[in-house]
Amino acid sequence: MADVFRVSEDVRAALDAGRPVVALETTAIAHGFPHPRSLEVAAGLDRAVREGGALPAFIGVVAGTLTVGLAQREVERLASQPDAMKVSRRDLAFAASTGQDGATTVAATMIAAARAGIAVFATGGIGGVHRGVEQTLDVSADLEELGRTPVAVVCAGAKSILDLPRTMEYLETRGVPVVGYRTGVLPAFYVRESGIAVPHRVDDAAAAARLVAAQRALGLGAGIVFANPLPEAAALDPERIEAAIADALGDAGRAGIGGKELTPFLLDRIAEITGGESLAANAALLEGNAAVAAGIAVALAACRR
Ligand code: PSU
Ligand code: MN
Repeated sequence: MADVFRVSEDVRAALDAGRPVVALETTAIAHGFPHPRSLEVAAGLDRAVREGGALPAFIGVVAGTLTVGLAQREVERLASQPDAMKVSRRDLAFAASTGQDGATTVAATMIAAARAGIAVFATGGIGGVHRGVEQTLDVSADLEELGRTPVAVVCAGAKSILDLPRTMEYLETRGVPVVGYRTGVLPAFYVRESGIAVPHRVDDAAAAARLVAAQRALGLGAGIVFANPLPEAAALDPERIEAAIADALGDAGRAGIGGKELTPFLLDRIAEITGGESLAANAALLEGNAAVAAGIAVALAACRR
C-alpha cells in the first residue's frame, strides 16, 4: 500500500520556517465546475493566495495518498475527473486502502491541514444541515469536523440549499465560532446577506489572526468559520437564486437524490437553471476567500514571530 499521507516539500519547508500557508480543497473544484473551467478556477485560487503573500496548499487524494500541497499536475488530474471520489472523513481510509484518486471535502481537507500543521483554509461554502433534516438526518460531516479540528475556514457562509438557522444552531452546539469578516450578518454564498446575525465579527486580518491564535492557545480543539461575503459585483439577485434553489430541491426530491450526491446535484442544477451565472459567482467568491485567507495566514505568521 502507498503512503496514506504526504506533505509536499515546499509546504513542509514553509511550515517549518513559519511562513504563511493556506490550505485549499479540491471537491469545490472537481465537482463544483465543469472541466476545463475547473482548471481556470484552480489557477485563480493559486494566484490569489500567492498575491496575498502566502503559499497555497491544495489538498486531495492521489492514488490513495492524502496529499497536502498537490503539484500542479496533480491538481489538474483531480480537476479533470468530475467522477473522482468525493472524499469526506468517512471515505479517507477507503480511498487510501483502494488506491483511488479523490477530491476532499471541507471535512477531509481540515483533517489533512491540521495533521500537516496548517491553520488557515479557504473554501467556497461549508456544508451544513440540509433542509428537510427532520426526515433525512442529513447533516454535513463538515459541521462535526469544525467541532473537533482546529483549522480556521474562510468561506462565503453556506448556500441556502441548506437550512441556515439550523446550521447556525448546530455550530453553536459544537462550540464553533462563526465570525463575520467585515459583516455582522451571515452571508449566503451567492448573496451577501442571509438575514441571520453572526455572533462575532472582525474587521481586518490582524483581528482574525488574533482570534485564531487565542482559539489555539486555549486548546479548544474546534475550528473557526470566517464568513466573508462575496464581492458586491459578483452577487446574484436574491429572488432569482431562491427560485433556482427551490426548483433544484424539487428536482432532487423527485429524482430521489440523497447522501453525498445531494450537494453536487443541487449545485449542477442551480448552474443549469441560472445559465452559468452561479458558476461565475462561485469562482469569484472562492478567489475572494483565498485572498482573505492569505491575509489571515500572513497576520498569523507575524503574530507568532
Ligand atoms: N457547498 C458548496 N460548494 C461545494 C460544497 C459545499 O456551496 O463545493 C462541497 C464542499 O467540499 C463541502 C461538501 O465540504 O460539498 C459538503 O458535502 P456534503 O453536504 O455531502 O457534506
Ligand atoms: Mn450529507
